[in-house]
Amino acid sequence: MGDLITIGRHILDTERNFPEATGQFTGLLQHIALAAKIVAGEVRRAGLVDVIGSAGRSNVQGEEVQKLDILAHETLAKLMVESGYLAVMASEEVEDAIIVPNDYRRGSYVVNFDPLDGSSNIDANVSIGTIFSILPRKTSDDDKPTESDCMQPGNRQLAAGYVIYGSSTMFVYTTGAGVHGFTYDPSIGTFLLSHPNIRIPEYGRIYSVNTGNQRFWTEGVRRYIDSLHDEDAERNTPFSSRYIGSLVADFHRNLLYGGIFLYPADNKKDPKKYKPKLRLLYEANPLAFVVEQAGGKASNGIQRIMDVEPTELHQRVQLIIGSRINVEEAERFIKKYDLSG
Ligand code: P6P
Repeated sequence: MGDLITIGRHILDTERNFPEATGQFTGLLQHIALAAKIVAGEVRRAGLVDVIGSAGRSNVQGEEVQKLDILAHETLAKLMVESGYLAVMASEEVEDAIIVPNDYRRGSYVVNFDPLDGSSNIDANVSIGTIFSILPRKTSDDDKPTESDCMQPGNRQLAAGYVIYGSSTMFVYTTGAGVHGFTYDPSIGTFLLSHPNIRIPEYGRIYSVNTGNQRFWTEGVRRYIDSLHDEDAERNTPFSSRYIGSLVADFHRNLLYGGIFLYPADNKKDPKKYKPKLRLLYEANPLAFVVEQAGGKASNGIQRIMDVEPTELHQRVQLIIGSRINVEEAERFIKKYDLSG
């Protein structure tokens, strides 16, 4: 049997690379891993609600069963506040930034998270996920934390990752020292290192996009996707289309196999305005940190995702993410056809 490396041990080993580390960072990551275990249990049981009836179930806090994404939000938010390592957080489920009440110990970190992305897929037993991003607070420890602490560009992230609740539950994260994947072992109740140093292939033959929206895309995006259907030995096209409609699941598959995921801005709701769907702070930025640490790229077509300056908490962004060569190719189409005016 190989070396059993738990998440806790891996984080502590990583922390040894930061002599000035205070243990807060390690504690915060471990609290996120604990939240993941709790949510994993609820997601696993979700399918049984109709069988045993919601009245027959209560969550870990003994409360009446709730919508899974609300439950995931409340689990994460509660553990983050109680950790004492956090100053403020932003959640996809809540309009405003959540400042840690001053009757709790406030720490030096900020977490932006999507507690349960893709939760509409849970009834179809499709994999869904939690996405998180850890930043240093900008405000000084003596000042009151503010929403501005959450609104920092992705290049300021200290750690990021996701949990995918699928055939097995995996925790994938980076602290800037590579990407590492842990698989949950329910028999011992912990995540064990199963995918050390994940690297995304430089070039992949999978593309993930909702082609149902193609008539609403910009010309550059449309021409790029069309080009993936051509017969071209040099580019190894045609590609295979794989799209689950659950960001974490689509991203995770492409991270391991190689390929490109796109959620293009579209003008279906307003013919005069291209609007993106996915969120910058707690979807695009954390996945961008992970993919770059694995050797890939993440862009909005024009700019590196992690260099986008946030202007609002729930800001949306066009997301093109995956294998480096694939993303660079997509950027060339967009710059050629969408910027030529
Ligand atoms: P569409 C799920 O609702 C989500 O936010 C992401 O997980 C997923 O990638 C995307 O929306 C799917 O959106 O418009 O293709 O159904």
